[in-house]
Amino acid sequence: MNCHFIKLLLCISAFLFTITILAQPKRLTKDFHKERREQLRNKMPENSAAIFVSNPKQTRSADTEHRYKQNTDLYYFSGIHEANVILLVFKNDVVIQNQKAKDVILISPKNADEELWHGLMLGEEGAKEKSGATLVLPIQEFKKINPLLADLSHVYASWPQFENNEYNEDLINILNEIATQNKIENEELEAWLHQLRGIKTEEEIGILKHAIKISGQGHIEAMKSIQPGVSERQIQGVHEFIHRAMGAEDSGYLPIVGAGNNGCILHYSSNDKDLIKDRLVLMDVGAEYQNYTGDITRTVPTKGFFNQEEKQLYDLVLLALDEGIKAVKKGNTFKDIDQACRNTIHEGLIRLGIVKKGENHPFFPHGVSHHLGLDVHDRGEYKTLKPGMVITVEPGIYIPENSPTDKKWWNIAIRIEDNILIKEDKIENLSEFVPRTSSDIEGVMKEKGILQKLD
Ligand SMILES: [Mn+2]
Repeated sequence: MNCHFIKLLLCISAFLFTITILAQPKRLTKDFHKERREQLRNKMPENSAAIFVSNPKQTRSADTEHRYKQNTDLYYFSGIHEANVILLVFKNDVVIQNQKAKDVILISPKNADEELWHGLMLGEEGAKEKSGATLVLPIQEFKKINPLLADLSHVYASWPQFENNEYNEDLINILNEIATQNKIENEELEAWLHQLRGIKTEEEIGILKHAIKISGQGHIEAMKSIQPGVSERQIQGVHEFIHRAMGAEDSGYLPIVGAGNNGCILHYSSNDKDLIKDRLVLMDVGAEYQNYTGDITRTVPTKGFFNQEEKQLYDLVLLALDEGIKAVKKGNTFKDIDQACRNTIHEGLIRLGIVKKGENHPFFPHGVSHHLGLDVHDRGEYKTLKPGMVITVEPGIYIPENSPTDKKWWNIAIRIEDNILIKEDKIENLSEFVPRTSSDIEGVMKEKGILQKLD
């Protein structure tokens, strides 16, 4: 063990000590999932059932897989994070094997060989424990359910359509059987799911706050580590290290770390360029914690300070963000947020002489707000803002090279994104602790980052 290595260990353990003091939120319990199913049942008409099917495992390369991501509807109503699972929510009691039930789960039975290679399976008992459903059957016993479905007036279903993936054959046969024997309805179910999942419960808000806290901490450490010569990939690594070190299981979506012109590519994710001459770095990165994800964007100067043009545009985007956030309140609409951001940016671009009055421009090409939760673009209604919603506000300005404006503005891409919880009479900006003014960003960038500590 050399001196360098000890130094590194000390540095990492000191760091871990500071982050482990963050209190962990409560996990979702079976009562949560049970209650969510009751809420769905309340919306369903008599004599109906809603069916949810797990996502398949997805091949990454040869016989290795991507990290498993559950169908978020199935997870929401069951807490089960395993492939080859079907959940049936019945409006009225059904009787199967002399047992009365309202919810039935079909799951692969435990299998020693499968567990040896891929880890523990829930099995029937585990699934009961997770979901609070009283009736759990091996997936092969689907034939007991099928006649029940045939008698219903409505069968609602929403299942993933992934081809060439590792669905097991039993499951495919069952889905085919359901689809041929019943008239599957989808539209109303989709609407109910948006209504339910768009309003977060206290438990969900606790977990989301934690996911956002971790995401924000990733941004702060990344800001400290950014300097000319580091690469986009290294910055991504800093975010991901913080995510995992703080207990997140993954990123909620492919991290975007785009330097200079790369920031203009809205879903840039190759993150393979060195930061040398680029002036700004746009980071849109969020941690996934207990299946809920944060979604924060910050844009910072490579050298640690903004030049005049960058600062002018940065301040404009921040103003648009603040105007957008002011429009976030119970009773307003998503359109109000969009308008507030768009008007501010439009007026600002005219003021700076980047566009002429009355001229259309391509510099703000995307929407400003989406629901945040189990999916980064979560289910939810896009009409009136209601208490319990957690949404993003994320205006941006992107001026790629060769744009029809003065050259001094080229290669500037700025987006700032915060995560907002709507309450009865106020809002809470859950990502406000991540430096967002140009001077706060310049301040935190003076600190030594974890990348430099590794030197
Ligand atoms: Mn977003």
